[in-house]
Amino acid sequence: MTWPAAQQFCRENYDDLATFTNMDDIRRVTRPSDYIYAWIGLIDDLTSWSRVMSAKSNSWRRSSTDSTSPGGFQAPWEKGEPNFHMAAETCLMMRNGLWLDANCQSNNVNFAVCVNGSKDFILVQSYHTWSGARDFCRKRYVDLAVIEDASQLTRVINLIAHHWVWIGFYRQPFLWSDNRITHFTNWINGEPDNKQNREHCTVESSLPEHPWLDATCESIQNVICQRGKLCA
Ligand SMILES: [Ca+2]
Ligand SMILES: [Ca+2]
Repeated sequence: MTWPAAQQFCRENYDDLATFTNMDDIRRVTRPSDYIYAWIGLIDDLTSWSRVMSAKSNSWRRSSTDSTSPGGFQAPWEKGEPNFHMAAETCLMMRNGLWLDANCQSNNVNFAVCVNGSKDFILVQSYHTWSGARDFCRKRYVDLAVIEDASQLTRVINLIAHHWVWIGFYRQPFLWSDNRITHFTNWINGEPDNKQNREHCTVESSLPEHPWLDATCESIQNVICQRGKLCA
């Protein structure tokens, strides 16, 4: 069945899709000998972060508070963005007045917009990663800028001209079926890779220690449900 069908099946017949918080959880599941992949509860749900600011724990967070801002302002997004390309893009940047997600370690984004205590925006040159730019803004001003309405967007667009800039939003990808962020992962080397920007659900494999892969949520897989809630 698909991932959404698996979630519904587990909720109707047990409690939810399987959640794992450590290797002991993974080792204690009794599995059939004849499967290759099976859905587990981990999902990077597009409806919580793709062109939306939601309360879900994998949606966009403000650098200044680490909190999500449900229904918050959004600039126009670049075509096809945000796309969590190669499962590596979890920071927001601006280019030509549009937002897009980019790899937080990217060295191609050489500028950032900081904000000071008077809510003025300041363009700074920073040959740094997103967190490097954030640290610089915190040291010299207050934080990376978050843009909260159309007039702030206009001010930032006028400020940055043609530069590529970091702004103060990031997110933590993936959450469990019950909306909790995962602090434990068991990915296969090279996974997750969000192949073709289409893989947002997670299977475990039948390899030793059952490492995980991201896969298209509509693909047909076996499923592992759980009975009872695990404590975070
Ligand atoms: Ca992107
Ligand atoms: Ca994959």
